[in-house]
Amino acid sequence: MLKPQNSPTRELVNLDGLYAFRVDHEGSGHAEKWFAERLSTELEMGVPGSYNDVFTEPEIRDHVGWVWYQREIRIPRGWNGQRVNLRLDSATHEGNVYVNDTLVVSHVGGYMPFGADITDLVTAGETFRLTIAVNNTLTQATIPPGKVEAGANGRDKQTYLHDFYNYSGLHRSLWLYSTPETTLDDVTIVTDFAGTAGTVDYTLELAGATGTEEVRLTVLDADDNEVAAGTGTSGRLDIPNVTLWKPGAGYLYRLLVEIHRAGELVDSYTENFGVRTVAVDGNRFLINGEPFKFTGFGMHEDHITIGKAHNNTLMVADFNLLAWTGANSFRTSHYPYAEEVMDYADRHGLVVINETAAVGLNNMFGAVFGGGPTPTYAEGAVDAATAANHRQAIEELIRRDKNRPSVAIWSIANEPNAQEEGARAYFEPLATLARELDPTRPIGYVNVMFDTPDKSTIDDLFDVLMLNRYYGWYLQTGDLEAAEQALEAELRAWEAKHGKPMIMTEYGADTMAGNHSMVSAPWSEEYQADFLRMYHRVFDRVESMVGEHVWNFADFQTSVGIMRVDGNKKGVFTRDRKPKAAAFVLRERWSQNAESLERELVQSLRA
Ligand code: GCB
Repeated sequence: MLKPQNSPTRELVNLDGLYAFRVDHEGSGHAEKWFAERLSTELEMGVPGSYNDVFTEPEIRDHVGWVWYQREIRIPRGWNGQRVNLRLDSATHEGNVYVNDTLVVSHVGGYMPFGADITDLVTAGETFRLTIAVNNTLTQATIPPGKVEAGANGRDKQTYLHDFYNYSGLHRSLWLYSTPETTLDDVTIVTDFAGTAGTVDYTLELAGATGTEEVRLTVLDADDNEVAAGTGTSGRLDIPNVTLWKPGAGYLYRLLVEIHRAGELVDSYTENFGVRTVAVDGNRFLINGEPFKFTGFGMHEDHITIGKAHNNTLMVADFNLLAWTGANSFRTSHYPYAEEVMDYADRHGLVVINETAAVGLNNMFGAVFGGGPTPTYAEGAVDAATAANHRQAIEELIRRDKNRPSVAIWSIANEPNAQEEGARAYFEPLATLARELDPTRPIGYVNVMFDTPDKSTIDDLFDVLMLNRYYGWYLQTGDLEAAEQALEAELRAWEAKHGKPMIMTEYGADTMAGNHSMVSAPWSEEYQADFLRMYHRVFDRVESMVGEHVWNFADFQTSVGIMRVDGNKKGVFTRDRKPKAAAFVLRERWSQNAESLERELVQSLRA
């Protein structure tokens, strides 16, 4: 689904703000038709926002099941004769949307946009009652998976095999927008270049077309100059003297699509894109044919009070910290991020490893967290129902982000079990699906520390090897000499087995900001700094290493447990974004990189 926008033929109204809010403690809201009347509640909740840290009651914070949002919305008077649409940028993890008494759309999957055409249910100039029920339950079938058990306090208890807290609610913006009867429904853009000549292959999908339309395309550069033009719903456009999209210099063109009928403009939509290529060549990762090394972080959408809500100001602040460290890239661990984040990465030349929400498909973690390992790939565990939702997660992510120049790799899962029987049968069709949907980008999955080269059975299905390793933290705790040897030995074994580019997608140590130690003891700022330096020494010795993403950019909230003190403390910044000593280690190492990127930017501006 195209991101809604204002254009000469479309109007967009933002629906963020305060909503009446009710927690469905008994799970009776649907049967009692709460959508059919004004919500009986005194509570209010802001959108976007996770509701969990906003209220004082534990029954709300840790509620498992449905919550309800409601608000009156007025349709602009001038929208007569237009299609009227609703769009939710996400509802975590399941949403039912009602317009007055009618269910207009249901969607499962907490990090993807969805919406409905509500034209037949509303009238221009009048109001309607918008009610949204949101469910945060994770089951073995959902992506990510989880389990609900009866709690001793009589309430349901949610558990899951990932550590970040299950923040819930409407985390991203809501929109009302108009579209014409005949409209652009989708656009796919694939770019290439040879020397100074850029090419743009495009395919359009129209909705409500009569067959008499004429489609005109115009490519505009960053200064609004027309640099290419064409007609038709598919074809190739040539950009002479092309400016490439590069890491650190996110040059964007715009493809203006105009649908005309009988001499009249019926729809107009603009899609941003960049001209660049990504490829794997032997053990190198290439952007525009040049070797690229990833520096940056695994991140989380996580902030104090608002939880997983998107906030533009906090986003810009985070990106400024990223730039300060010299990071050129990040991974959307462990779910797709808000579209505003991706837009920013496109504009500013950040390289993104774009991940689905398939985290925790691994019952080995049961062995770590107590309870003993149970099979991962089994009926009632990761099974056909999980696979169906996983397929949907891949399809929706690629559909949403396919035209983004920042996206360099699709990561289809984080730390799934890759050694058990069943792993290959589960992942082979998913890898094939990702390739079919996007033949232009390398694909990968993120490998867990249990699945060493001798055990893992799925790596050859992917183009890059992404590894999360914790030598010196979960293993050889506090012994960085032993950790250094173990890390290097494993990376060399991978290099021998795999031969493809390798990215360390996680390495990090929990660190209490302000805790210091002469002897570099675990949990101290000194240890985190030494830990990172040790990894960097090893990376610099192993040729196939093409990337380093520290875990994590910032401390983040988790579920409770003996492994975490008010959250995961592996942040290089605290949760309120103050630097730990490690931040300076990274800045020192990566600023070389930052300086060379700056030089490149200055050169490209001069050219
Ligand atoms: C991992 C996970 C990440 C955790 C991290 C940790 O391997 O991918 O989600 O937060 O380890 O800190 O344990």
